[in-house]
Amino acid sequence: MDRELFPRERTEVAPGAVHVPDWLDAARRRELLAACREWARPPAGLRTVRTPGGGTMTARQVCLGWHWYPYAYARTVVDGDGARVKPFPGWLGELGREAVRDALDVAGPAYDIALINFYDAEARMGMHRDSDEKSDAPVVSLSLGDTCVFRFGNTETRTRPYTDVELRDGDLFVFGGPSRLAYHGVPKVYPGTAPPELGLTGRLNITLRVSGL
Ligand SMILES: O=C(O)CCC(=O)C(=O)O
Repeated sequence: MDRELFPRERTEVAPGAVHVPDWLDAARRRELLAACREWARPPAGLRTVRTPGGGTMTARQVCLGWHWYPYAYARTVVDGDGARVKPFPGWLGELGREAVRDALDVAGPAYDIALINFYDAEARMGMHRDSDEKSDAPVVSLSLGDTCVFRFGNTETRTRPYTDVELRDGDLFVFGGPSRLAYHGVPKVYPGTAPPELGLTGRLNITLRVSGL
């Protein structure tokens, strides 16, 4: 980015966990945002996720391919309108494989799950592990809109040691190998930091996973 004093660089945050700034070009950001807007529509659209303890997640979510709910997968929105989950598009799988090749320099797997998380100014995501899949394939995470703090921790505890990474519009983060089951979360979103030309208020995260189901 020409406004940066120091260009942001590809960084290996932990073994197998790589941040690639500005990975999506402007056209892909616009396409992805338009697709997210379609996916968010009912049936099986954007929903508030309720946790078994009676709480709610502040980031709202829509799934493709397999529907994630705490803490399993289904083909229908079992904790919502009951509709069949929207299909996982081939082009999104190709984008995921490309992301893995670029970030980790290995062949990417066949992705079959997307979780799209929408964060408004107050939304957060607590430290958790992506452990409901029966596959150790790397997780691909794409960011659109507002900048956030992405906290990437260790595989043992929700607490330190962790690294805080700023994820901005267009950034890619991939975590696999020894980091596949690391705790991670989003403690903060910076409202109003999305590039105005994108036309998004808030932050979208598109997470791709392999179900192994
Ligand atoms: O929004 C993010 O960057 C993280 C999302 C996430 O951790 C998840 O969907 O499991």
